[in-house]
Amino acid sequence: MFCFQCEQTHKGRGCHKIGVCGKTPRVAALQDLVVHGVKVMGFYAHELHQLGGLLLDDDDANRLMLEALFATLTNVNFDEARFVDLASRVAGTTEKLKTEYLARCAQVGAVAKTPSRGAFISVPKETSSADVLVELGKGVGILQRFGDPNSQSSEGVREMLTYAIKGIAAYADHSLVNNREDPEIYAFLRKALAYLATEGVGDDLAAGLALCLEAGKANVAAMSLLYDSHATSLGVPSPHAVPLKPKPGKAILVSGHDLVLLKALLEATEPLGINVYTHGEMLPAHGYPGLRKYSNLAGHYGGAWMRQSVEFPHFKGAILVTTNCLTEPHDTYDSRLFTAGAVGWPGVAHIGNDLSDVDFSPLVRAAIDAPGFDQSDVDFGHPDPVGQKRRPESLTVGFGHEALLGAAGTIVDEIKNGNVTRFYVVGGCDGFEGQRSYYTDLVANLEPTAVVLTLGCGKYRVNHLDLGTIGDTGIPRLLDVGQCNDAFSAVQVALALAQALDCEVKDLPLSIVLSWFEQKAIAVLLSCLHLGLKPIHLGPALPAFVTPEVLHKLVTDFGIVPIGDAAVDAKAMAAAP
Ligand code: FS2
Ligand code: SF4
Repeated sequence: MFCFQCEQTHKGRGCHKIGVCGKTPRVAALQDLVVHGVKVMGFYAHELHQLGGLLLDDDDANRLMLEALFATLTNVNFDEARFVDLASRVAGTTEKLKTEYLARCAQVGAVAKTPSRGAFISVPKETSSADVLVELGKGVGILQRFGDPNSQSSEGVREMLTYAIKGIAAYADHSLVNNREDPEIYAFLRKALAYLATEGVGDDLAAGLALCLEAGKANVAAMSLLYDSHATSLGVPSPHAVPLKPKPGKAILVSGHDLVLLKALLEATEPLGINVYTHGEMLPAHGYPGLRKYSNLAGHYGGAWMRQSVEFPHFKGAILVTTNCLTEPHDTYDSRLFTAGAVGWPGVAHIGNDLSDVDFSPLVRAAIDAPGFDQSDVDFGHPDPVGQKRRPESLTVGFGHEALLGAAGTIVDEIKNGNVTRFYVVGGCDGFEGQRSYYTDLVANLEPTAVVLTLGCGKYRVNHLDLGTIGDTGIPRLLDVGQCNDAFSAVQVALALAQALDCEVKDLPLSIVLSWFEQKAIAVLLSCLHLGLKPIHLGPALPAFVTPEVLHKLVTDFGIVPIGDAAVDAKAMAAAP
């Protein structure tokens, strides 16, 4: 196996024996097969659209494209059987699209194109074919693509595009569960996949970079769609202090990003008197009036995704992981752990793929069978999250752009009277690496007139810090904007500030400090590049898939700066124009 799509990749170069995430070589090969297959599928779908072909199964093909890309994201699905099924469905749909495309070419007299990098791989029908598929997957892995050292520069940019479209697909899939889709996003994904399935002509590096910037634009559309889908169905987020202590009663913990599934669970369990707590990227759920209205949304437990192995054992109820990030479950809690949607682990009970087929009953039974919390549980009893020197009583969330723009006049006044000198967006992903303490140290070292917007699970590096309030406005200097996809909200704040201050976004007193881990962060990074935001301070390490030539471009043309010493960087950022 070989995989280097995430930040924690082995020795910063690539996982080759087993994934640091726990991905086995067999699952890695199956994922490579699915990624290869979806590129070919996207090629035929794209070319068919170019010829104005009517796709009878367009919706199915588009949704399968999202499902396949999302499933191969880091820490989503480790279940071999699910990838065997996915590879077969991708191959089946590709076969249909290819037939339709060839017929359309004949109809309009066009010369049929071929996916020169992506031979169609037919998948045996028998369920016993997992071994065969694994062998097929070994032939279409990353090393096969990186085989020619002369093609390395454009290969790096092709990998970056591949990971960005995985991130976009994940966000688009989060909207899909809420019945929201955008044909433009599908069109871009098909175009990118067609490019990835075909040999480049001319300057492939330039073509790849141009598509990466387009990916950034498509990701803004995906995050915008998701924001809108949440705001429409769950209400506009507003500030809310989230309790961090258990309430007596049976309990369910929900992790991941799927707010729609959380709503369905709250609705199903409210009459049963089961308390529901959020974990990791679910913390922003408390900002939504349409979720807060459930009396059983009881509070929040724990820190970011990578702390689940130390936090889940202490949770005295059942646990549901939606989307990502899932890590290898321990036997102390695997019997009361459940997955839903794209996420999966072999042997862990999967309760459904979306609202149409989800069955909460096993989860509810496990919650009832577990001890739950009682009056004597004054806290959850787990160790403090990484880097936290104080344990706050509550965490305030819900500072999306609509809440902040409601206070825009006040904030602009505070800028003018010198109480606010600079904005910082500090967020993204969290992870195991010790270097991620940089983000805590940086924020702790910022000038007292700084305002920090944080988002994504990277917020757990900073959200325990008390930065006080802006003057006597009561507005905190540290604002939790939401999940990683709410980078969209941070961008809206920047755009509105630029308008209010009558300047370009690039001229705002704004520093962007991203922590990346998985592929959604790559999509967000490309969105920043598309919007012309720079410099972007990126860490804790630069992506392994970025080849030296691509890195040179990113640094010189796009202003990406690797993070350094927190105190030195804080001083430099404060002094920046
Ligand atoms: Fe955090 Fe993991 Fe949000 Fe990422 S919970 S690193 O996939 O999507 O951020
Ligand atoms: Fe390694 Fe990350 Fe790939 Fe997992 S997803 S195998 S940790 S590079």
